[in-house]
Amino acid sequence: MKNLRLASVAAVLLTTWGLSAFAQDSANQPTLTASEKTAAKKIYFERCAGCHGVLRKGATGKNLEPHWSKAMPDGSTQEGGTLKLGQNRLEKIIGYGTEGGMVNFDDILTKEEITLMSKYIQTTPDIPPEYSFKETKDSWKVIVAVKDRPTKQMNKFNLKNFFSVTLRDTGEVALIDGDTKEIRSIVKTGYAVHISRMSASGRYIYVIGRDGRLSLIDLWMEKPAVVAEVKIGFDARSVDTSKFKGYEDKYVVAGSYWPPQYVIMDGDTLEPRKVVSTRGMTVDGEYHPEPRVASIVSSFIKPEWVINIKETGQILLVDYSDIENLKTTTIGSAKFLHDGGWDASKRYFLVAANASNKVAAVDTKTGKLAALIDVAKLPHPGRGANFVHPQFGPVWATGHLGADVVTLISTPSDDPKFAQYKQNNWKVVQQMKHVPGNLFVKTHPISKNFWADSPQNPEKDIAESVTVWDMADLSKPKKIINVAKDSGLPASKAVKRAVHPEYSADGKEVWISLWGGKADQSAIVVYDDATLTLKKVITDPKMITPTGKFNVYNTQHDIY
Ligand code: DHE
Repeated sequence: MKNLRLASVAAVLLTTWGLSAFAQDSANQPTLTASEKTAAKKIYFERCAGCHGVLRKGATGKNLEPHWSKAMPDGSTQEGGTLKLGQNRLEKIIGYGTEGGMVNFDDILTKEEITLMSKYIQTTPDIPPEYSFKETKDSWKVIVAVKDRPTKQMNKFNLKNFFSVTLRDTGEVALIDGDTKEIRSIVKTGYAVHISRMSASGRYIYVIGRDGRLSLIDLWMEKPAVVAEVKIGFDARSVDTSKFKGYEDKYVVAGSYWPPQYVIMDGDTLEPRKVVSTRGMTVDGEYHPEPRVASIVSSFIKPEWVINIKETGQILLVDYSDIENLKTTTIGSAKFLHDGGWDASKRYFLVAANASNKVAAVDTKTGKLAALIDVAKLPHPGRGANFVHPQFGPVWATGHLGADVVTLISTPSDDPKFAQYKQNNWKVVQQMKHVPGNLFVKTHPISKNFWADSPQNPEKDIAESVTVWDMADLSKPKKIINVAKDSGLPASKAVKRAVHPEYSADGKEVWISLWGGKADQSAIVVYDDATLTLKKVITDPKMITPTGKFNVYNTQHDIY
């Protein structure tokens, strides 16, 4: 009798709170054994969370909750969810991908894993644990104390032209001498290591892994090596340093996806100094429990970092001149902020709000939003590319994951010789015809060429090639280069995605990674920028899944 009464009270509460659908969803969810759940959680974290979020609320990728409902501007409610899509449809989407930009996983996951993941995403996501400041501090390790480090450069390398190369699936970074093309060291870093950034002096490299491990490499040592480490969260993508005059090498800031927060540390030891949560309201005025830290960049004109919060669409200008009394300017832009870079003057930061199909430009001098520009589907600039267009003056370029164009946006300049282009500022002045699946574009101040990759394109030949335009005539591509063929590596079933063009310090060479299978020896292919001819193939049994490459000088000075 008592149980019956409790059950009816619960039913009334569920209905009153609109939770009856939730109760129904829970009943319809597939059941997984404990070991299946552990395996699925691991795959989800490694392969899916980056785009869909650990709470599965969606960002670059779609919402993957079993059931969701959304209030529409016309007052109606839209409903959806993985339960509605069902097992068969989910298996097809995961296996074959979608036109919307989801890649196919049939060459990454087994058939059984695809079945498992389709079940798993129909169950309610678990909320992962938080990660406190104490835990961050406990994880901190100084491997070589500052007093035991060299006081001058102890090697004879031309460090300016060193490249820090992500070896994604081995959790390592290869330090390659750009002059001799020799691998000088391979250092252990975090899991599925993501990006490298430089200290203002050019001495230290900071490497962030997807597991939140931040590694500090000292280039002055006879053999450059990791001198300190700290874990800033469970899942991370971004890092930058204090580059304003007077703060060189003083601080570093790293952004975490989970928990959603950023951590400020001392630049030479990585000692954690402050953690700041990014949870809060989206630009639409709704609370978001997982606003992940996307790109971070250091201003050269103020002691500030631009910290872009993905899910909320808030751009933070964090003043690091007094970290005990941190002042932050919050600028609303558009949801799903991701990657971006400076304009040529380094006053404006342009960041892609990728799933909103917009680019936001922040004026770091006035601390205000300068423009919100509509662009084609899923902009993905990397850092973008700046050059002077023959008809439209200074432009910043972004490629697109989801559209077959490269977009050129006119950017302001104080130089009187560009005054005639002012009326174009913040407008899309040209869309150059490319292919979908582009991730990175690149040029260099002394170059006449513009490079774009297409590693996420479903066609093998296209994914293995890059496209080059002559900036004097952007009406059509000048050359399509099949990098995989040029590498001379044996043909394989696994696609060798040609990814991330990066210039040498003198702007005369372009380095392209071949992102192959996770057990395959791969390569970096170096081209002469003036003649577009092959210069060198850098390969080694340890060269596994090279992706991002960060030239010391270009990264130190944000040249792109
Ligand atoms: Fe990246 C930059 C996030 C997948 C290679 N990537 C960035 C930045 C973010 C980001 C937020 C900007 C950092 C900054 O400037 O401070 N990347 C994510 C993801 O969330 C995503 C989509 C999915 C995931 O699970 O991680 C993702 N990224 C990838 C890849 O699969 C790439 C192609 C290969 C790899 O190594 O993992 C990749 N991302 C890069 C590179 C940069 C980057 C090379 C830096 C570009 C630069 O020139 O500075």
